[in-house]
Amino acid sequence: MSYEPKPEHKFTFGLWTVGNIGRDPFGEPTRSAMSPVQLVHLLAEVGAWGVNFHDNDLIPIDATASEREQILKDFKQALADTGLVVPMATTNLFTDPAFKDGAFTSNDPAVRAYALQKTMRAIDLGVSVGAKIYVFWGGREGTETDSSKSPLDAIKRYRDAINFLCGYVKDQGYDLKFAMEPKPNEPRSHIFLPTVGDALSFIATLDDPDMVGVNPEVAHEHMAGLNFLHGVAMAWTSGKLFHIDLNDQLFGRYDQDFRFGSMMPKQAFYLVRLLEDNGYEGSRHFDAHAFRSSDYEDVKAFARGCMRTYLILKEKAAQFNADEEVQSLLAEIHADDGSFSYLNSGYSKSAADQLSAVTFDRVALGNRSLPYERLDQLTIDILLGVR
Ligand code: GLT
Ligand code: MN
Ligand code: MN
Repeated sequence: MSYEPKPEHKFTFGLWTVGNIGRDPFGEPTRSAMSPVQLVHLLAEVGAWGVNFHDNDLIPIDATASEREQILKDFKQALADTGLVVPMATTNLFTDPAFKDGAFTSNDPAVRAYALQKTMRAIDLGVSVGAKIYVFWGGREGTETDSSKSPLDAIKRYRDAINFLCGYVKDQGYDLKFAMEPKPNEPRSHIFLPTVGDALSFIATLDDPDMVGVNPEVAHEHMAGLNFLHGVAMAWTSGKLFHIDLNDQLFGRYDQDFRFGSMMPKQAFYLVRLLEDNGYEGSRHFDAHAFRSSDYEDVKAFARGCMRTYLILKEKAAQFNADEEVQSLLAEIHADDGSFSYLNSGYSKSAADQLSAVTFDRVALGNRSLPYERLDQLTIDILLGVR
């Protein structure tokens, strides 16, 4: 099989991902900045389908009206020349010092108002180039000291802001949905909406919950020591998996944003299998960046690697699903003789009566053999390519 990316795979990257210049808290950039137009061409060269951006990845925060117009014109030309699409856009509400204590959750009402206005403008910008998903990553929405801000106030402000912006989108008649992106910490010590579960419960409290879903990121759940697959499954089963940020991350580390599947390929395999087996139709967005030691040739290798690994794992998932030994083990594990099918349609008085009358052989239940070691080794054999 060829692992060449195709448009139907919906592989996307942010301008900020391949455009990452290798700055970190301890060191200066290791790569010179590329323009958005150059980055669009780089992404086209490696075979990506789409490009996403923050308002200020494209248009500097202090650009004049005429600079803005020229940049936008050049960017649209680059999209037309390459055929790249813009499925998602977002707002930078974290770089500028104005947002040092948060944007929507800042204690300062003027900062909160500025954040709303900046987001309205960034929504207009995203929609003007075709974005259908709008991401909210609240990197600065948090605290270092909980003396400074009541989390109850902050969550209310967050809710008010998202409600306001949903109203704006509807009023403008835009075909746009929101996706909340959780993260537990970094850059703040404590970020509001730290996990997928928090974001899902927040969404349920909004005025129009149908407009809002989640954008889970591998690295962010791993930072919290959580099972990303389970978080994604929760979002999926709630009808809320509007977008996904793919990368890799070891547990218990700073935000690493590694190439997809490069650190925990087995977890990445389960994730790809879940997405592919269940017909996930959104973007496969790589929110990752190349090592600080890379030059732009190596950045291309990084981007190609993200997509290649995804496609290899997709093939492995198909192999797993078709493997007779795996399937016969799974059939054995999931065996069901139908004795309890009367419980499948939920509670009824008769089901409860029938259940009450059953005598269970508890010891036999506990003695049942579960060949999960065999199954797991078959999975490893498939992943390591010896099957
Ligand atoms: C930032 C963050 C990402 C978010 C981006 C969207 S910006 O790089 O680390 O996880 O998805 O705002
Ligand atoms: Mn990240
Ligand atoms: Mn992300």
